[in-house]
Amino acid sequence: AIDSIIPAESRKLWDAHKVKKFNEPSEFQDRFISHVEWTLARSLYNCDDLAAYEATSNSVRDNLVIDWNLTQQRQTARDKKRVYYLSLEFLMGRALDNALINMQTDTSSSGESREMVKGAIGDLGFKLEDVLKQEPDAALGNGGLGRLAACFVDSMATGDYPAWGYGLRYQYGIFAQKIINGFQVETPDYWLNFPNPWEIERSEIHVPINFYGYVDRSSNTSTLTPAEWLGGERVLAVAYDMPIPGFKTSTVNNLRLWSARPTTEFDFAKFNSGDYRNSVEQQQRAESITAVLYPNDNFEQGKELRLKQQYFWCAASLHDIVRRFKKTRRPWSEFPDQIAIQLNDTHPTLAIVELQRILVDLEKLDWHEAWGIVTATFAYTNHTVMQEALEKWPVGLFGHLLPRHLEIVFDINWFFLKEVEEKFPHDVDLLSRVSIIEESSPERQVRMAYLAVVGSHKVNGVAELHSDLIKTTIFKDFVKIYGVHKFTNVTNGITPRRWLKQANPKLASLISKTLNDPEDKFLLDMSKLTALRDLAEDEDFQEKWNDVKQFNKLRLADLIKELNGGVDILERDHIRNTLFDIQVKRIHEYKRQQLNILGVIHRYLSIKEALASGVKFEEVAKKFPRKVSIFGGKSAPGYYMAKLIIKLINSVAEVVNNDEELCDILKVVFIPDYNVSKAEIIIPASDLSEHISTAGTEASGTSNMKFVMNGGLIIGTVDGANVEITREIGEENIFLFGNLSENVEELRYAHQYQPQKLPQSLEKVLNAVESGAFSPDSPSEFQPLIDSIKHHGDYYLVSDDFDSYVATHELVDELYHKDKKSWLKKSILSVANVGFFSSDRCIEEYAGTIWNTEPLKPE
Ligand code: B1H
Ligand code: IMP
Repeated sequence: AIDSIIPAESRKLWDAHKVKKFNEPSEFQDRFISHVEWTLARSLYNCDDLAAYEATSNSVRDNLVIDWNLTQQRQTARDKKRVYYLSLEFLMGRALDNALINMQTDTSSSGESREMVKGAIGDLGFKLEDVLKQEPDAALGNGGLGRLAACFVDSMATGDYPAWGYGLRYQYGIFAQKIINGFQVETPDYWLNFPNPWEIERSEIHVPINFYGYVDRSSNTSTLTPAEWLGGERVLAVAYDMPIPGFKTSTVNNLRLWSARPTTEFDFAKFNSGDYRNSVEQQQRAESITAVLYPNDNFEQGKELRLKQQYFWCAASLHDIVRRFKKTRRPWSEFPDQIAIQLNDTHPTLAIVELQRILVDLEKLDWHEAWGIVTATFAYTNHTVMQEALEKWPVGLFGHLLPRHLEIVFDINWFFLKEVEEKFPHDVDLLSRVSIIEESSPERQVRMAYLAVVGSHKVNGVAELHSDLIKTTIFKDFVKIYGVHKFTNVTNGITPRRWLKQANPKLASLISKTLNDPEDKFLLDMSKLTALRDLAEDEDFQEKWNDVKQFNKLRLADLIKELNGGVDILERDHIRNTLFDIQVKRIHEYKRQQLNILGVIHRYLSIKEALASGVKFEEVAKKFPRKVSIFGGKSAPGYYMAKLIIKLINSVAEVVNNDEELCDILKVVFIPDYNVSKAEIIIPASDLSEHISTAGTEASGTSNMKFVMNGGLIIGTVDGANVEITREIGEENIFLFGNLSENVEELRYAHQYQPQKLPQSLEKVLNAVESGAFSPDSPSEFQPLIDSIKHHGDYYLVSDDFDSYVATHELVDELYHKDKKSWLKKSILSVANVGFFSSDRCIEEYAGTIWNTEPLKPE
């Protein structure tokens, strides 16, 4: 039962003054104007779009907070099992449009409030589209992993799961990317310039977090018995809450992000010794812990501050979770019945160690009882098999920052290895292979992925192929030890609210009309889309479908023009028959943007060659119909090769776009500063998108799903979720090419022992690049890229896949330009069969097979 601190008499008054949601345009306008006057202290005379954004957001937030409070009270009162999703990244993007789509009033359901607000602020003199653009992206993530977490919190709220996200409130999200002279330049993303209406500061929720110091074991020497961790540095973790509204439900869940702050404790020793300034400075350093997101995708740097971030976040979150559990006065044995904690990659693995420490050192539970609780609580999602992305921490660094935790890791390892030794006696090799401590020179390392596996009851990969791969590569020995059932698959998904309804309102509305589903119920049950199958060849419908695509391509052309300083790169008149070929994602050698741009160069050279040999332009244009290759994505600031790929793309664009002989049949565009809000414009505009990673390297990919959900076709390798996309939409509706993952090892091996044999087509392309065709002032500018393919073993197999890539693009051209009807049919069938990739399905799978939780529906 919910106790109240307010006496019964007064509670009547509270009820009488209960806050109410706005339900009608005039009530919204009341609220809006109140916020302009009282929250912003402005008025009619200086209310610009930014102020209108703040006032609208505050008004919508007021509505959400009412449901947020009811949801939290319900979850507390009903006391069902809760899920905590721990992720170091939440790539949320903008919140207002999403909130308008998901929000419910007392009189309207989700999907309707947006129109109401649009009209209401229209009457006040504002255009909703312009107001929405004022919001900075919450870019607290790198790429797929962070955006997945954002889709998951949306689906957990929509499915009415009692579930919270826990993360960090970085003051600087992922850097903003500028392109200067073709090079990526990073600038800080200070996104909290203006008050952020989407966060609620909870100054009263502050958790002290310790670092460094030493372990006091004056009474005994065994590490297994409780010990006291003393001394060291102390900072405060302050909670900031973001409301996460579900769609077509009044459930509003919480995303809690921690921010570091100095403690108010004062160091009198320092003060008295006259070192006041130094003492203040030291305190201020506390804030640096949550100052900035590490900008690496699929790469681990091993910096002390990063480990500090991880512990700060895990300790604060666990403290909060344990405090909430203790309020229920249940025995510790019930902890795993009440709580499931999902680890988004190994970044939160310290949470396993921290819970063991809390139970043993603070709550004085027996080691084994505690460990049983810990392993029953945690589950771990792996997102990559690439060695350079697997987290390892030097033992020295770890023990210096967290002396007691290192002891606990050693004890966990000791019991684990004992168990292995009992199962597989005398297999010394096995013991050293699976040890959580890697005995490497110059220093031993803590292997976080192994710790995560040992400390969890389930481990999952993010697409079928990937989940199979982890069982035969990085976790092979653990399958032998624990059995295959500890390892499972949950194929990733995306939220159709943001990635269909919000990003592509025209397509969503065509679908809702066609399905006779005015309330957009298909956004909850995507299997309803299968009804579109019957219309795949309907000419009327195809035409409407094509009009939507055309609208979205023009919308993207506008964005490109705006980003290009108002100068058009794409001719409006030709857009309808220009194939939009798009690759947007983090720039990484394994994702192979280099394959794409080399393919573009191949096309360019072929066109030039044909023209030079006297073939008429009309003939050439038939063979190489209009196409624009669009790129976007950020490179990690320290990733030399990725930055060189960006430069190559821009250099090729410079040459190709200014070659008048081509008469615009080929264009190359690099869209700077790719982020979530740009993705919402870019993705719906694609005819074709590229998901061309070296087989076996892309764990899942999620933008592939977004493109398909928006009616784009895919050219891709047999990798990650492309495999299941093929299964769902049919292999006749996707352009697959390249070597399979089972052959990759063999091919790499062969490269090491035979001098690289390049296909002629690629040879020509590389020669052109080497001759300075795209860098006349410094012909050797791209040599490192060429060398990586020609002389350094071509680790990503560009040469092995090149010809099949080029040939597949020829099939694409042919279909797009000669058989538009088949193209549209494929596009419609893709959307009709995309339902499996809704993140609602993922959450159901996690809930059923890993968390053992059920929804808690509002009454
Ligand atoms: C993915 C990462 C990642 N896998 C380390 N691993 C990071 C690793 O900051 N770090 O240290 C950051 C990110 N990200 C991606 O996860 C996969 O590459 C995608 O294939 C997958 O779709 C996505 C979501 O599962
Ligand atoms: P926590 O679970 O203690 O962190 O509480 C989270 C939020 O849930 C609080 O800020 C309250 O809004 C709500 N809540 C939790 N317990 C109660 C309760 O007993 N009554 C009313 N609201 C509660």
